[in-house]
Parts: sequence; structure tokens; C-alpha cells
Amino acid sequence: MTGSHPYLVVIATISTLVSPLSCQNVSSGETGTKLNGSAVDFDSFREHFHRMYEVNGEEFNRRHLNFQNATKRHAYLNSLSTAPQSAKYGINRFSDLSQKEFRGLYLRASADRAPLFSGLKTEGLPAKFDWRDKAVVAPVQNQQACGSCWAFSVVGAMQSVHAIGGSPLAQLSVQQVLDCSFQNHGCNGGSPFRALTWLKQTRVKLVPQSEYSYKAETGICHFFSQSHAGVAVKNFTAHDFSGQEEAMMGQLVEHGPLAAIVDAVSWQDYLGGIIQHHCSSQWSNHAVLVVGYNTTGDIPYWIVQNSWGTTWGNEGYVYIKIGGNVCGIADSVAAVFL
Ligand SMILES: *[C@@H]1O[C@H](CO)[C@@H](O)[C@H](O)[C@H]1NC(C)=O
Ligand SMILES: *[C@@H]1O[C@H](CO)[C@@H](O)[C@H](O)[C@H]1NC(C)=O
Ligand SMILES: *[C@@H]1O[C@H](CO)[C@@H](O)[C@H](O)[C@H]1NC(C)=O
Ligand SMILES: *[C@@H]1O[C@H](CO)[C@@H](O)[C@H](O)[C@H]1NC(C)=O
Ligand SMILES: CC(=O)N[C@H]1CO[C@H](CO)[C@@H](O)[C@@H]1O
Repeated sequence: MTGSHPYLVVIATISTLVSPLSCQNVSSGETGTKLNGSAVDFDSFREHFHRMYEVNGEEFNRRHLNFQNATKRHAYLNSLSTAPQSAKYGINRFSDLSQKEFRGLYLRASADRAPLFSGLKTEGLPAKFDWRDKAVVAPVQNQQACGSCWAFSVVGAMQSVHAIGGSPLAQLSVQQVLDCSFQNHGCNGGSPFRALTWLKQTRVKLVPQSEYSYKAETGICHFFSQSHAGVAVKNFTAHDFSGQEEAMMGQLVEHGPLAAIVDAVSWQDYLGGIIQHHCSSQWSNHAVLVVGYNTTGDIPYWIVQNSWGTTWGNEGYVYIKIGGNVCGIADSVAAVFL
């Protein structure tokens, strides 16, 4: 499933191209109901997402062009969505960003190579499994205009594994990882594996989110004494499960939610449903948390928590077809041990 298409051009240089003003408003469209894509004009879009740019000003014209390009992309992306449960693409709060801007703001995970998984598949797996049913998955968060997905995926895995171990589900500080994981680049991006390596080597304890709250910008690392309560990583595994997604299902059930990196270029336009097409496995650029799967229907799928707020996708989640390494979901997958 490597079908890329003319609109999904890879843009190698990642730079922040958007003015801080529009960044703010890119991340502020969290209220109200979601536009569902069909026949939305630019005026309705601006009203819905509170875009204040001056009519016919330079920014207005540029955003209008991006918007028109987005609607063209949607027609293309939807052309293969034939089954009712297939992914739908359309207008959302990202629709006035160019693809390059979107990448620069949201897709800031660097690719990690992991060794091919060589273990066995687990026998007797349930046909569907969802860690949310066990109340060990924290609510969907919003990274806002900060390239911090790599930290959200790692912290998401840690807080779930902590809760699976019997502790009350608590949100841990993403900001602490952003500020303190010095081999990464804060809001300018990072790698989940480097963050996990840092956590394992330093045994830094992540404090609750309430004590070190998320700012959506890189700050100065706060240190806590060793006696301060927090959660540390003992170990982690990282594997490539491409061609072995059933074994990956076993890891999920045995160890808890998994941190994974994906190619999320087409997610700019995603509204919901199961992604089967238009999602390559070649250029990973985003990090997420795999929390479950469902193989009972015609199209088996992964249940994946994203960090773009609850108005994106299926209440903040994305479904990805199992098999074929769609979006590179199986390319490098980490399980954490606390
Ligand atoms: C999208 O919105 C239109 C008009 O509001 C509505 O008729 C249609 O059923 C909606 N489609 C979906 C998939 O929700
Ligand atoms: C919009 O699409 C056209 C043609 O597909 C392309 O040439 C142009 O660069 C795109 N504009 C932006 C702002 O992405
Ligand atoms: C960490 O995990 C790796 C891979 O499973 C294993 O080889 C290693 O012994 C573990 N280390 C510790 C300290 O548990
Ligand atoms: C699993 O998938 C089936 C088929 O698509 C669907 O009917 C069912 O609601 C799903 N189960 C859960 C728990 O989401
Ligand atoms: C700079 C700018 O346009 N800011 C606007 C962003 O959107 C909010 C509403 O969500 C407006 O109040 C701001 O004026």
C-alpha cells in the first residue's frame, strides 16, 4: 500500500512558514461542530474556524488558494473510498494550510529504524481489543502549533502502562519530555526512540501533567529531586512489524498501547473512517499511540490515538487498515516497561 499521488509531494525541507498569528488560529478551531467536507465554501470555512484574515489581503488570497487546493485533494482522496467504513476526507481546520505548512507544523517526528521483529505471534488473540475499554487510556490531547507528537506518543504509552500496572490513570508531563529530552528538539521535532532512550538511561521520573503543564512551546527543563513522585521507564523494545501485523497485535495485548511512527501527510484531510489508501509507508514524520484493533468487520483496523484534539478524525482517533503496513503503522513500534 504505497500509493502516493500527485498532491502528496514530499517536501524535504521543513521550516516554519506560518506567521505566529495564523499559527494561533490554526490551533484554535476546537469549538463547535465539525464541518463534514461536502460543499463548504471559503466564507463558511472562515466563519466556522474564526479566521480573521483581512478580506482580499495577501494572507486571505494565499489561504484561499490553499483551501481550493485542499478541496481538489479531497475529491481525489475520496475517489477510492467506496465502502461505507472507508476513510472520508474533507474540510477541517487544516484546510487553509498548504501541505508544506502542515508538515512544518504538525509532522515533526524523525524516522527511527528498528530491527525486524523476530518473536512469535501470540496464539488465541481476541478478534477485537481496545485498551480504552479497560480505562487505561488518557483522553486525547492537542499538541497545538508545536511539533511535539514524539513526546505525546511516548508519554501516552507510559501513562497507559502505568495504569495497566494497577496505578490510577494519571496524565504525565509531556512538557517535561519536551523541555528536558536534550537530544530532541522540543517543538521543532524529535524521535520517540531517542526520548525513550533518554528516559531509560537517565531514569528521569515524569511528574504529573498538573505539576508541569503543557505550554505548546519549548521551555527550560525543570529538575525535580529523586524523591519527587513520578514515573520512570525501566526498558523499552522497538521493532519493525511490517509483514507481521498479527505479531504486533500480540504485543499490544501483552504489553499495552504502543508508540508508533507513521506517514501522516494525508491526515491533513482526514475526517474519519478506515484508512486503506493514499497513505505511504516510506516517509515517517509523525508519532502516535496504537491503543487497540478490531478485526470483526470486512476491513480489520488499528485504533490509533492522535494528539490533534478531539475535533479531528473519529473524536481524535484514526483507524488504519491492518495488513499492508498502511501509513507505515508497523514500521517502528515501541513498547515500554516501567
Ligand atoms: C454532511 O453534511 C451534509 C449537509 O449538512 C449532510 O447532508 C450529510 O449527511 C453530511 N455527511 C456526513 C457523512 O455526515
Ligand atoms: C495548489 O495546487 C497547484 C496545482 O496543483 C500547485 O501548482 C500549487 O503550488 C498549489 N498551491 C499551494 C499553495 O499549495
Ligand atoms: C531491555 O529489553 C531488551 C530487549 O527486550 C533486553 O534485551 C534487555 O535485557 C532489557 N534490559 C533490562 C535492563 O531489562
Ligand atoms: C468493530 O468493527 C465492527 C465492524 O466494522 C463494528 O460493527 C463494531 O462496532 C466494531 N466494534 C467496536 C467495539 O468498535
Ligand atoms: C490573530 C487572530 O486572527 N486571532 C483570532 C483567532 O481566533 C480567535 C477565535 O478563536 C479570535 O478571537 C482571534 O482574534
